[in-house]
Amino acid sequence: MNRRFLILPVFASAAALSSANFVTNGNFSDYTGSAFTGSRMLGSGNTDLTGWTVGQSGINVVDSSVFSISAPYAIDLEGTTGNGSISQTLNLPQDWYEVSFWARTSLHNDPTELKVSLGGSNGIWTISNTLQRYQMWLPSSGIKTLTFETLEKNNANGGFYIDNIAVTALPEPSTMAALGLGALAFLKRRRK
Ligand SMILES: [Ca+2]
Repeated sequence: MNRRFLILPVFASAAALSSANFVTNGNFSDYTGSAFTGSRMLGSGNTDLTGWTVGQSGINVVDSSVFSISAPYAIDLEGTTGNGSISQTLNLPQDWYEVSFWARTSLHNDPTELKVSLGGSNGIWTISNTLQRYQMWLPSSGIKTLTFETLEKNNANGGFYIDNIAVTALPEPSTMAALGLGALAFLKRRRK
């Protein structure tokens, strides 16, 4: 449980201060592949979800009959053939960002690990079967790759659904200090 770090009440306040999403097609609504009902596998290298490139063993795109926070589509990051990943390149003009997304496991009683990377920074969550919004803060700037990947092993039918991925800029540290949040110092300690 302690690996689901950096989930702090201050995030709601920080998110309200800056809402521009640097992620292209973070809600997976722009899907250019073949029509389907339920779910469809997208193999490694697939780009049917505009902005995203599929990696590892592939993912499944799913429709609202299976899961979505924002209709009509979401993804199962550990689809038909096991561990999968999605990534895209972001151009980030400043230093600190909030990465957020909605997720839950696709089968009950099967917690699954998710690794999120932004450039050289990353965090790992254990995704539960309770649908919730996950958030973390990561330092980054410049041209960086955002990657979501499952760490689950030997569990092709496990996995989890994800939707509404967002990367938003955080206020500058001086602004954060003025607001009395102090969370950046907390983050730096935890990353050692
Ligand atoms: Ca969606």
